[in-house]
Amino acid sequence: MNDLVSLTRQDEIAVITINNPPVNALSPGVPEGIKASVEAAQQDPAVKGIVLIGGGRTFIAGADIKEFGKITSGKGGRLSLHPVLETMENCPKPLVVAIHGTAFGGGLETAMAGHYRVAVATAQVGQPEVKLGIIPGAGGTQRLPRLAGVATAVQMCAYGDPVPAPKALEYGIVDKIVEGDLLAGAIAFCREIVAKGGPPRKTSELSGKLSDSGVYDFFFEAARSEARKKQRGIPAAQAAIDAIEAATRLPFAEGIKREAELFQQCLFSDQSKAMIHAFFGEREVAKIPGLPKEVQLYPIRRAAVLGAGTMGGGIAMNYVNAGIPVLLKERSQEDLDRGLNTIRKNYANSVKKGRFSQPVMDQRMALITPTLTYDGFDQVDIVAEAVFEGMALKKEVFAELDKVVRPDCILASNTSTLNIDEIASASSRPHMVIGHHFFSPANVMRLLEIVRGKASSNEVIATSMDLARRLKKVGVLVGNCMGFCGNRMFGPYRREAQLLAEEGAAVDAIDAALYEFGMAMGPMATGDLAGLDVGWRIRKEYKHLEIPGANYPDAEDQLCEMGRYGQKTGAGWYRYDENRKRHMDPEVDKVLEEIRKKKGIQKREIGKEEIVDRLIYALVNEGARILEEGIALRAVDIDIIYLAGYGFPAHKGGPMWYADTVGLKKVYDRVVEFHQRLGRFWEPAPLLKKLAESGGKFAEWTRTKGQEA
Ligand code: T1G
Ligand code: NAD
Repeated sequence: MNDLVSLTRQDEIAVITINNPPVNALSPGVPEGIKASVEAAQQDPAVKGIVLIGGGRTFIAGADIKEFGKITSGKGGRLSLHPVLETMENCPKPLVVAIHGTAFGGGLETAMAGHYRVAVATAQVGQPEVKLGIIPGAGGTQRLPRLAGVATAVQMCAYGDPVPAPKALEYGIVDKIVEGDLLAGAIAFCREIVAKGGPPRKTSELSGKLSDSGVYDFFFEAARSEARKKQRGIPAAQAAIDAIEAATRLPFAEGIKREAELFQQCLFSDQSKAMIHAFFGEREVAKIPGLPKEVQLYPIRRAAVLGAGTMGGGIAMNYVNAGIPVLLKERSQEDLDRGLNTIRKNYANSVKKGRFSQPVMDQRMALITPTLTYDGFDQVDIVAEAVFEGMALKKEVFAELDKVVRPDCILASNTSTLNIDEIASASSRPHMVIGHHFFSPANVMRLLEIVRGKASSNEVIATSMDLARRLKKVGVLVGNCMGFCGNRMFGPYRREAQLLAEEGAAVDAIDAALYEFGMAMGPMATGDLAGLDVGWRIRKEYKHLEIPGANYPDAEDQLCEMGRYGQKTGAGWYRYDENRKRHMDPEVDKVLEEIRKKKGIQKREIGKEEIVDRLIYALVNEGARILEEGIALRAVDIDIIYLAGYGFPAHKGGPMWYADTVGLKKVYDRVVEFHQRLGRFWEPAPLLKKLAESGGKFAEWTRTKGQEA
């Protein structure tokens, strides 16, 4: 029919195949090709039934998301799926859709316009549009409740998680799971339908799962309030519920109109633009400019982890979750047992929650070999080091590793802040040394900050990026400096939080302001979770680098002096009860009052806006420096680091995207105001100033020749 869609015949069954790699997105030409194929098959008297199938690794993964940007920026772009869906549904010959890989978004909507759906057991279906800040726009909110019922449709559209094919069969979305060859199975199924005869089954005419509208009132109210909690800041979740409610109240054609209105509202929203930025951003950060495509990867078949503490344990779990056996070394049996117990507890928790079975847990535990020696280290392909944060100790263990591992073994440090080049200087193979900076809890947080040392080879960098993908992490490559990218920006963010507390803002008010902004957790509670002592050790290590006369906060150092490290000691900024629930603690107010007296600070009322601006713009200002210095390759790399590692809200797109959305002139003016009022920490970054004055955007800024890192 066209380059993207082909029409063939297997005797009386027409086969329409989509070929638009890599994911058969409904790019321009695909819907048209399908429509023309159905019409041709319809007119061909020899054809009794039709099968629609995806070529390559998957069925349709959705509308072409690249078109959305064109639509919202008025640069053309189109999303016209209803004509093909109507042609499919109104086709008088049975049309069976065969699903493998993923039928997502417009892909599932296309499948539901078919009369029947068959799938292989490993297939997934879903309406993930809400993860892009939009709702299904091709009838998904109207056909899905007719196939799977209202509750399932709300769950799938308001949350966007994929549904495995066997579950989709239970829900009535899929009619049969095909064993063996999908196309053969689909054709056989189509032949059965043809043999049965009778009018094709139009999904839009199904009503069995749609009861009288009245019964839903309480249900939709409950669904909305739950989505308000779980999908904070994402209006698309509410819009999806509104559209499905329309399906229970309006005739199909009216429901489609209502869905289209809601879809348009979402598509032109800042939330959707930010979330689409995040979608493509996660794919862009995997591409390293200048890294030769043909660079050789080191095989990673066996690993070792040094230190089984807060991080080491989680890192070991990442490797065995990917099927890579691990040697887990500690300095004492007691430390080893404690680390293993934590791992066992985490896995038992996942089994209890039904994430995987006991046998899977046993398999993973069996891949961990606890040890107190370096025996076997000459067999591993990579060592992930996670011992205490201190340069002397890091260099000591890297010197030890240098003697026991193979020359082609990668040495990856999980240091939060220390200089990778200096750590590498303790070994005779600095080209094999790199930073693999996981985030706490390491088996949960998706980010892996990959820190290139000046000697790290392209092979080690490329292997690290590939390993991130295998460990189901988002790998982002950054340069080597204190705190690298994420923590270097987080320093000013948490500095401002402490200073605001010293100036009079209540601890829980600071957290509430950032939580309302969309952060997964406020800065004070985050500090307590990670351990206030981690930052304290680092500040002590770098005391000599402090800027004379700058107003550094004293609050957290005071709390640490008192042994208040946070959750791990039962008290930090908050006091924690036996259920780890946090409570405000007057002891902390006393500490802050003393600091105000010592610094001569007059306590004052501080509003939410100032709290948010000081913390978020502290991120942006430091991010601009990091970008200009080349520590981050692109602004999107910084955004993805904050989305995947620091709980920054996807519907704000990341700190740099958010600043672009606010407008850099406005951000710059606010930073200048803070500079005048709060001092040198707020000196505007040169790049922020430049772009604010030129009307530029971080997202469009690229480093010019000669500005390389
Ligand atoms: N449109 C355009 N490009 C897409 C795409 C899409 N829908 N899906 C993937 N790509 C690109 C991606 O950017 C990457 O490009 C390459 O394909 C491989 O993807 C009307 C409005 C299917 C699970 O949200 O979840 O339908 O980096 O690296 O890990 O109601 O891609 O190589 O240049 O992710 O194997 C709804 C989005 C759209 C699904 C495969 N659909 N895609 O994962 O490969 S809205 C989605 C995915 C919609 C309708 C509405 C995943 C995947 P590049 P990849 P993967
Ligand atoms: P931790 O104190 O929880 O664990 C460190 C472990 O290292 C301890 O169990 C200790 O017994 C062990 N150890 C010390 N010397 C050793 C040696 N010579 N051989 C083997 N084991 C040894 O610390 P952590 O929080 O897991 O931090 C570990 C590293 O990860 C540090 O570099 C830290 O900066 C970094 N990091 C921490 C976090 C976090 O949130 N905690 C996040 C990212 C990175």
